[in-house]
Order: sequence, then structure tokens, then C-alpha cells
Amino acid sequence: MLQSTPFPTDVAGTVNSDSTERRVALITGITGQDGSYLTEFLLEKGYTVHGLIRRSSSFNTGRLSHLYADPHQEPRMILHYGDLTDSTNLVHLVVKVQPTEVYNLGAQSHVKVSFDMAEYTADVDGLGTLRLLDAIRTAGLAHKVKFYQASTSELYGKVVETPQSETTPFYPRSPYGVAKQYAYWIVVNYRESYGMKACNGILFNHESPRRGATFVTRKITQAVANIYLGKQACLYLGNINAKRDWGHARDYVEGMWRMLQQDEPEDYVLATGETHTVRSFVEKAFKVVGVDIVWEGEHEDEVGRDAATGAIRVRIDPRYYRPAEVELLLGDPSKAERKLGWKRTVDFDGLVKEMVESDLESLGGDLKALEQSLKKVEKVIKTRKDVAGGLPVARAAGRDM
Ligand code: NDP
Ligand code: GDR
Repeated sequence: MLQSTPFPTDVAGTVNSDSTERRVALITGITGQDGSYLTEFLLEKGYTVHGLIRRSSSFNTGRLSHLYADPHQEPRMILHYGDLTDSTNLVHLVVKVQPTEVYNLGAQSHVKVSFDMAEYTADVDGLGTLRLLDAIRTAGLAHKVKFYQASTSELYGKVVETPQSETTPFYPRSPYGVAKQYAYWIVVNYRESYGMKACNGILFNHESPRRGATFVTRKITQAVANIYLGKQACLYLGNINAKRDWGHARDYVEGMWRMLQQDEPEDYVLATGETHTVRSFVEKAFKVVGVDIVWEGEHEDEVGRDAATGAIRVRIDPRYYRPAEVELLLGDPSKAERKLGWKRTVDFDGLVKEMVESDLESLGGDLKALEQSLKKVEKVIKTRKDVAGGLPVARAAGRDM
């Protein structure tokens, strides 16, 4: 029984092996961004959801706390201790849970960290996938379970064509990408060798207010909120010219589920079909709080200034550069749109706005006051434009939150 979280951890009442209607999902990486959205989605669909969580000396279930249910009331989300590096544990878990669908989202998912922890990343992200597939076979469920593998656009790395689709050759550029390439191919191999209903979702970057704070989007939106509230002076970034195809995580977990509802297991790209630079994400994020960023200088000396006050709000810190970079990602989601009926619903502007506003709110900011002050500015700009014939004017509003 878990001592450190309020969640129930046994499987009482959830295993009913004689029913063909059972909808039991097992999710590795349930405590992560995608795991939490997928759990919400599957609970809504009537699934019982089992999640694998790592033992940690501090809480790692924060993204799931709103899904808490009293353990005495037949909860539909049940957590189990485990790790993708522990084969025996995985076999026990699969045998005990008897899942109908397995979503392998667990991973050391940070690209930069993978250069520092290459062997561990290979173990968890590469061999971990093999261990889980073998646990399913050992449990005698190879032909019953549908399996989703969290593959990634990082497989394309130094891209050989643009946009990237299911047929684009891989060229990974990090230990993370290489580990995920092993995982990709072992999934294909087990599908072809043992007839497993296993799919790779090749997902391009997807973000949300629940994104880990060291990924660039969340790092930016948290910094913008902190700067707006006067709690931080400057944001330090690495390569701001990298381009990514950014969507919203909630849209992407639905795509994962749709892949497993097909009769034939196949691999699918999920992406928005748009690409933006990190620089442009920074500009949009500051714009949400009414700040225009202007850039000056080059390379490591480049800075981003608040156009109205002149304050330097962005600087480059080479420590965030990677030994090898993925410069451009742009996905072609047409197969998923055609065969799965999947389409992203949140666009780039909507994503940035939601993330900044969420960070502002959680840091104690007053969104209504922000909205009012932005309206005032718009009015002032409009009036001055009318008077001056369209000359640009500096932001005028005070920060009243
Ligand atoms: P997160 O980093 O938010 O979550 C990763 C999850 O994996 C966490 O629950 C983490 O647990 C768990 N985990 C880490 N190491 C282990 C281990 N040794 N054994 C078991 N579980 C482990 O990632 P996301 O939710 O963003 O991504 C989900 C998956 O999708 C990952 O595999 C990622 O590589 C992949 N992916 C993500 C994309 C994205 O843009 N978000 C795009 C394409 C692929 P803990 O909370 O304890 O750290
Ligand atoms: P990525 O995401 O590497 O694409 O992997 P990340 O947000 O870390 O980087 C995106 C781009 O931004 C550049 N960058 C910075 N990145 C970070 N983290 N911090 C910085 O300060 C910074 N400055 C610039 C990076 O160099 C990069 O080009 C994510 C993960 O979720 C993977 O697990 C997933 O597989 C891929 O997306 C698709």
C-alpha cells in the first residue's frame, strides 16, 4: 500500500477477466504531462486506469491529485509502484492488472539531460519498452493487449525532408532520440514477429500548463508570469532559432487513444503542420502580458528588450545549448487526420495564451486586471494611431496586478 500518496493501490474490483467489455488501461508515465491528460480522458470514457509510479522521496503525483477518489469507493484510477528498469515488477503488474490497453509513456524525456545520462536514458526509454512488451508476452496477453508507444519527432533529428511524415527516414541527434529509435523498431518488430497490436505514435512537441518546467515553452511562460509580477528580471535561454511544431497535449492524448481503437495496428504522426521558432514563442508569450520584445545583438550577445521600458528581459546562456541540435521540426499529420479522424483543436496563439495565463494565475496574478489594462492600452494605441496617422506608440499601461 502506498504511504506517500492518497491514491488507492490495489486492483480490487477492477479485474473481471470473463467480460469482453472490460476497458482496463495500464499507463506508464502516468505522473507526467501526457499521463495526467490521458488518465482524465480514459476515465471519462469509462475505463479503469492503472498507473505505474516511481517511488520518490517527494510527491510526484501532483498532476493527478484532482483525480483522487476515496479508496473505499471502488476507485477507477489505481496506482502501483514500479519502474521501467525492473522487469519482474512489470511482469507482476501486467499479470495482476490484466490490461486491455497499455500506454507506454514512461521515459527520461528531456533531450538535454539525455546527453548527461545517456546510459540511463537508453535503459529506460529503449530497453524499458522491450521489458514492457516482454512482460505482456510473459503474461500471455500478446494477442489481447493493444499497445501504444510514445515515439517522437526527435527520431527525425537532423531532418532529411520537410515536412516529416510516417515515411520520413530517421536521423536522431541525441541519446534520447537514439533510445527512442530502438523503442520504435522493437515495437514494429514485435508487431511483425508476434502479431502484437502495437502502434507507434510519432508525436511532435505538445505542451500545456502541465508541461515540465525545464522544457522551453513552460520555462518561457513561467518566466513571463514572474517578470510581469516583478518576481524575476530576466529569462536565460539557449538556441532561440530552433523551430518546433507545437500543439496542445490534450489534443494529442486523444490521438493516442484513437490509434488503439483501429482494427489494424499502424504508426501515426500527430502534429499541427505549423512550425515556429523559440524566439517567436518568446515574443507571443510576452505579448500576452502586453510587452513587445525587440531583439538586439547577435549570437550569444543577443538580448530581448521590453520595447517600452528598454529593460533587458531575455539573454542567451550557452549552457542551454545542446551538443547536437534539432534545428527544425514540422510534422505532416494527414494520415492521422484521414484514418483516425484526428485534428488538433488548439492553435499556436491559443496554446501560448493558455500557458501564460495559467502561470500568471498560479503565481497569484489577477487576469481580470490584466485584461482591463490591455484593453486600456489598445484604446490608447487606437486613439494615437487615429491622431498620428498610424505611428507606433509605446505601451502605456501601468502594471496593476
Ligand atoms: P514527462 O517528462 O512529463 O513524463 C515522463 C513520465 O515518465 C513521468 O511520469 C515519469 O515519472 C516517468 N518515468 C521516468 N522515468 C521512469 C522510469 N524509469 N520508470 C517508469 N516511469 C518513468 O513526459 P511527457 O508526459 O511530456 O511525455 C510522455 C511520453 O511521450 C514520454 O515518453 C516522452 O518521451 C514522449 N514524448 C513527449 C512529447 C512531448 O512533446 N511532450 C513528444 C513526443 C514524445 P516521474 O513523474 O516520477 O518523473
Ligand atoms: P525538445 O523540447 O528538445 O524539442 O523535446 P525542449 O522544450 O526541451 O526544447 C525545444 C527547443 O528549444 C531550445 N531551447 C531550449 N530548450 C530548453 N529545454 N531550455 C532552454 O533554455 C532552451 N533554449 C532554447 C532547444 O535547444 C530545442 O531546440 C521535447 C521533449 O518533450 C521530448 O521528450 C519530445 O520527444 C520532443 O519534445 C518531441
